Amino acid sequence: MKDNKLSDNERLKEESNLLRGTITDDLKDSMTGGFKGDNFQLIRFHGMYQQDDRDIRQERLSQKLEPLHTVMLRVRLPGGIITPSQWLGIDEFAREHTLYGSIRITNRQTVQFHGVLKQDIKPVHQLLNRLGLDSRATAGDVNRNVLCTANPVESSLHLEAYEWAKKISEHLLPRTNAYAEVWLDKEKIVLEENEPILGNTYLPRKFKTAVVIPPQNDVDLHANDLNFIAIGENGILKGFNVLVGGGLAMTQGDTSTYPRLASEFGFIPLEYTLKIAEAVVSVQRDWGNRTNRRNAKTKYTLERVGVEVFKAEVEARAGVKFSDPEPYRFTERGDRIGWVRGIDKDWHLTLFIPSGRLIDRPGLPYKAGVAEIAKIHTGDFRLTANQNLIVAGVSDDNKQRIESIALAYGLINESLTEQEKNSMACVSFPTCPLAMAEAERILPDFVSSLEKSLVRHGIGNESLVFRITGCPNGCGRAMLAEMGLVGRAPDRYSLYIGGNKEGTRIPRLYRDNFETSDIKEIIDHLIASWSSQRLEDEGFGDFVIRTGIVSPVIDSARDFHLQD
Ligand code: SRM
Ligand code: SF4
Repeated sequence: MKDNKLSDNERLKEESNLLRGTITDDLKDSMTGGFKGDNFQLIRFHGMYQQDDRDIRQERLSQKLEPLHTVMLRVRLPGGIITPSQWLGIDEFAREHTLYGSIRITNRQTVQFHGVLKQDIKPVHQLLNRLGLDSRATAGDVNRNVLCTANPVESSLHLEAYEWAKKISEHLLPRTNAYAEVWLDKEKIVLEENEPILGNTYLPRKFKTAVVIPPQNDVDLHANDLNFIAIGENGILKGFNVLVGGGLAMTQGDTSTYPRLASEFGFIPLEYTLKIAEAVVSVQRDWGNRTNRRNAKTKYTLERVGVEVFKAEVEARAGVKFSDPEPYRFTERGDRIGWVRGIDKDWHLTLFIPSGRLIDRPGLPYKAGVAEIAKIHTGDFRLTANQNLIVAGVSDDNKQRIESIALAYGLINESLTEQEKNSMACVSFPTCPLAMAEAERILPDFVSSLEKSLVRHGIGNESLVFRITGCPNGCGRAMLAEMGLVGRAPDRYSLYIGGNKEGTRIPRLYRDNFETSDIKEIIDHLIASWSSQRLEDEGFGDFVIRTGIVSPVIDSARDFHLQD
């Protein structure tokens, strides 16, 4: 008989008093730097994860010391937009009050502080509040930070699309007053509270939403549960194509888990956007698996009930029928590094930030540089889903000054290569508790080795979408790369190949669990074949599929785990 017992996370949500738990008591307990019992999980709904530095874990253990507990805190920034004065506030906090002194731009267009000690947690929430920011719903079983294509102030659709990303984020936020009470010392509301959209036990699992403006797929829509593809007419947004059920994670050794592309539901006029968002969330809330968290995401619900059944229920709840999808095409995912002039005649400077890590290293004071720009910038900043930063809305008058600062602080780097621009890694060691192998810290080494292979085989002018993720959870989105590495153990990776440049195909396992040095050799052979046998302008991912080096993943539920 199947075990229908609810997962323990369901119990803790149920008993949490709408996310309050006993976090306030835990904060007063100075005997430990960590959070106890259910609070360890509950703080996630408030945008924080308990961590410790894995580089020094053993050393502390051998000294019989508790791990150095800190939290990582993730800010809510729909569409990744932040003002210069907000930036200066978070910059100062990172410098003065975190163990690492860094700000990490994430691939979901927001920032993380790593290494916040217990006594600084409440102050950071109060600071965010003063800045007009918060960290609500950036983690936990809720709708996370809503993405929006960052690049084009070149497109008239961008402003409207961004406004929708913000509205969707607000509409799907938890309604509980817990955040204000626990962190901002607001009075407890005595009125009957409930969660009309998310439900009082919240969603079965994390939920991700993106708004994307073709031809850019910079947000990597297929990583998301719910996607709105902006469809314009004469430069005005008229509605969205809706895609549901994307996601990239898998669990090692469990073939019931797999990355999956989102399914096309169809087009809806603009006025139904929030109704559709709410309906998709509520169907997943009611139908998602609450007994097994590994199979709890929307992608598995769709596979279990069938795409058409899920879609019909969304239509019934939203009171609107999807029409046929409107035509659209994606051509790129990367950020256009450097200056572009927008249709508004303002200038926009996209800065390449290696793995989104803003920190001041000797000779590379990136974090200080962005703060210097913030002091004179009159537009805003936009964080991209490729972990970069756009200085947006620069007037002719300010352009030269901003460029001078960016050059002085190494933020404009003339020797930046196409391969560096097309590569990404997740955080991984030392802060991520789930990391199996290095990612962010080893990316430069892998990229340099890949570049040497490209040059060795006579195609030094080429590049491919290359990504590393430190474990099968897939945060580095290797499962949408032309070539992706998934960490298996220290110094060991699995190699996946065959995604495409646009991010609409999942790569297939090519070599499982090899040492770094072997992986580099295997990559070199693949690059040699690509160089000698490719068709004109054929990308690496398309090449390995056409020549049968791997077969394409067509329906991941059925064929992702099949061996070639
Ligand atoms: Fe992620 C968990 C970092 C994007 C799938 N992710 C984690 C945690 C919080 C580890 C943990 O649970 O304790 C990592 C914290 C590391 C650290 O020290 O900072 C972490 N994920 C990240 C970030 C920072 C990676 C980055 O380098 O940018 C990204 C933060 C995004 C944000 O601002 O919200 C991040 N994570 C992703 C993505 C990519 C995306 O969403 O576009 C994915 C794959 C897409 C998807 O969800 O399918 C992703 N993260 C996961 C999973 C697997 C979820 C699942 O379906 O099973 C976990 C583990 C979990 O949830 O149990 C996870
Ligand atoms: Fe951590 Fe794994 Fe996510 Fe990388 S992929 S940040 S190692 S959970």
